[in-house]
Amino acid sequence: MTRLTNDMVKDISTSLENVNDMLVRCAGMTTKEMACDAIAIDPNSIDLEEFQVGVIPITSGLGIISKFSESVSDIVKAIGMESFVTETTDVTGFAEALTRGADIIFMADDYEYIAFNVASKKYSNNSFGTASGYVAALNGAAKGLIGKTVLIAGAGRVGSRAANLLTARGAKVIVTDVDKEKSRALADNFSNVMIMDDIAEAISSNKYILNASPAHIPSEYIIEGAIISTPGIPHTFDEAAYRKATIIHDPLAIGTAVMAVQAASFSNQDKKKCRR
Ligand code: 2YJ
Repeated sequence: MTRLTNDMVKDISTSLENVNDMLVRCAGMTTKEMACDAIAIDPNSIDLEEFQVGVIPITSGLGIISKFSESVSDIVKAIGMESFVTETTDVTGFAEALTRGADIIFMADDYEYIAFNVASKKYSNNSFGTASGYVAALNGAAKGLIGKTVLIAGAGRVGSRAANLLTARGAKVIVTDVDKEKSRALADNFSNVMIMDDIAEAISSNKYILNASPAHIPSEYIIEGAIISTPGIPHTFDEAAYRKATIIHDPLAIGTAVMAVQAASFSNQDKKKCRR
């Protein structure tokens, strides 16, 4: 699993308006609307201002990524939630978050990144948040996916979840991965997912692409007018790729916003109210 780096995270807090603008321009929806669409709820049916989020820096494994917790906190603030980063880390940080009244607790180690709803004891994880957020954005950019063919590049945790979500939105799914065992394992779980083993051929013959792989996709492979929803990091699309295709990407905000809204949706109805 790819780990975020200090460099990937350092500008997130100051570029959240750009992410929102990019989603409006490419997918016709704000970050909050994308997150609500990802979990199939009406944006007016949930009052995000009611939720206090606590983000805990976690030191285990490879340790703290500078600005990671601050970025998560700023992402959830940008969609209307209250948020703080705990002054302490790990278990002490968890106790601090509870003491300070967090309704939702975000934390990530090297393997998992979750948003835990304290009252419901349920959590949202980043693989789901990322897959469903990027599928929602692709659906918006494509003006619906019913009957359209979508290529998933990368059959890992995000790609596998995306297959389910794309199928549920009526898309026909093709999968490609350098690891052919992984594509086969994914296709075995779905009756109607096709496999393309040649990645270059797969990219150059598909207009709608969900790229959940860390692989570099050269601009020569990309077809004119393609729509590429791409959580994959490192993000290496060049200017030529951006001229040919609509490219939807950010390193953290899309997945985190979906996790926040899904975690909020786990609360009982008194935290939600219809504001229409
Ligand atoms: O608290 C911190 O600063 C660090 N422990 C954050 C670690 C962030 N974790 C990752 O980037 C991992 N790759 C897990 C992300 C899950 C993606 N599906």
